[in-house]
Amino acid sequence: MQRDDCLFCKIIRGEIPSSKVYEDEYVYAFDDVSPQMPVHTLIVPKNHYDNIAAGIPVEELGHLFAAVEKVADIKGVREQGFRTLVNTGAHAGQTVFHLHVHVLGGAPMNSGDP
Ligand code: DGP
Repeated sequence: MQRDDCLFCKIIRGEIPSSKVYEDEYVYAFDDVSPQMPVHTLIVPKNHYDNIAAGIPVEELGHLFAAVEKVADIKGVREQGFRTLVNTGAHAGQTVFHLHVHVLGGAPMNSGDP
């Protein structure tokens, strides 16, 4: 259930290079191309959903969020804390319409930070 014309589907398929952080049967995680924090990784479901309001089954949603802890561990931010962010639609400034969870950390954050 991927899309030919989707940027993140192409990254999952390896058609566009990415810096892989973690992968399992359900998700792929890679570093953001323009990091807003020292750690900025994106976790995406391997199946295509435009965003979190596009009917992802709860089981896949569970796998997506279960990967957050793994990524935080791999990136070394689990103990110090990190931020997870999911932009949905135009008002939130979503720019890539394949559901993704941002994992941000590596330095203290204020409420105005990403
Ligand atoms: P959002 O605003 O939540 O839709 O964030 C999309 C993120 O995707 C943004 O932080 C930049 C990142 N991004 C866009 N294009 C690419 C790309 O080709 N490779 C990687 N690694 N990240 C990308």
